[in-house]
Amino acid sequence: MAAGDGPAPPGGAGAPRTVQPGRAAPPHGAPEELGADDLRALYRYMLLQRAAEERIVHLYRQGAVVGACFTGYGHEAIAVGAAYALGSPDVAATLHRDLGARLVLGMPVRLYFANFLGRTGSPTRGREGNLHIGGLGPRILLHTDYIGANVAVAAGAALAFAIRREERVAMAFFGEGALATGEFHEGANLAAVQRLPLVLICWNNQFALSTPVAQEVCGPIVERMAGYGMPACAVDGNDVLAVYGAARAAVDRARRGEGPSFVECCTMRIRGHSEADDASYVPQALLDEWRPRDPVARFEARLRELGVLDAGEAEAVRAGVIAEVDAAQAWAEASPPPDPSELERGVYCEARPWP
Ligand SMILES: Cc1ncc(C[n+]2csc(CCOP(=O)(O)OP(=O)(O)O)c2C)c(N)n1
Ligand SMILES: [Mg+2]
Repeated sequence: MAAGDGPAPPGGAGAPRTVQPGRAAPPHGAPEELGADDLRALYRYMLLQRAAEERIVHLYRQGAVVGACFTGYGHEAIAVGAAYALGSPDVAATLHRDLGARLVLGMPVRLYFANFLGRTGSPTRGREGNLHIGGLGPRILLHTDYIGANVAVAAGAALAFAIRREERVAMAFFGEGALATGEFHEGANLAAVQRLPLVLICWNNQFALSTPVAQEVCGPIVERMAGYGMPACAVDGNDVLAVYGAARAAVDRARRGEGPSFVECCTMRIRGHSEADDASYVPQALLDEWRPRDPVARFEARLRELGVLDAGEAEAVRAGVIAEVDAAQAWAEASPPPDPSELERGVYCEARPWP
């Protein structure tokens, strides 16, 4: 299926649309600033997220993962497409579906494995079982797990950029569940009244744990953003080029000093909230409707159509990604688990550097 040719995503916002003050609808073809190398890079990052998460699910089922297991399965186009729109000085506040964004922003995939496997090679030195980590490099803000709060954190980063007159942009990723929180309101409102360089990337996957979107927010999501005084658009969140196009327009606008924007990326959570959740509360018809729109397979088909990737090249990318995942897993497994004597270290500020 060609990108953009799928049925309109139902999402909270209905069909993709743009709400005033109006951005052009995202292009269905490749945005002109993306060359063939960019398109192949987008594909590779999406595939790397998919392959790393599939491997972690496998390890989780074997009992090797020390904590809960969340994936961004089906959200790869959003994580990768939006992060790819950022420039080198920019930062992002990412969450539990956004491994692909972290990879785009420079996180080595071995740290992902080390953290899930509870090894000292991870930024938490094996003290945390999945993705609630910081220390992933200068462009990735600490994972702020309290839903909605990372919008306020990213707004704070954008405020700092504005005060220092730096041409930098902060991006916040969050699910539609965040729209029901006070922190989302505070962050979005502050960014709007101060015209801060903030980009809000909302993945609307139609459920917040077991709560369907209709019980989280009333009415089309993008229309409520007009009340904040910021432009908003809804795009097909399973189309990486549509996500990139909308995010890039929002990033450019923020960098020009024109303030924040909101992008609703309409998708569907195909798996459970975590791997411990069988999602039996999700209507089968919804899953049947969304499964064929897999963002990774769609983008591969699109690249084949564009003549950017042939069958052999696609196979080579897949093999390279699997090799990278193998190496990352092996690196993490060679890293020791934490020594119990370190239990009380790193809790308070310490004069002695640690590790
Ligand atoms: C304030 C708060 N309440 C509850 C949780 C537990 N929790 C983590 S993710 C999640 C669902 C969030 O839904 P949504 O924002 O739509 O993201 P999704 O998981 O659907 O991707 C919940 C309830 C939390 N982290 N923070
Ligand atoms: Mg959700």
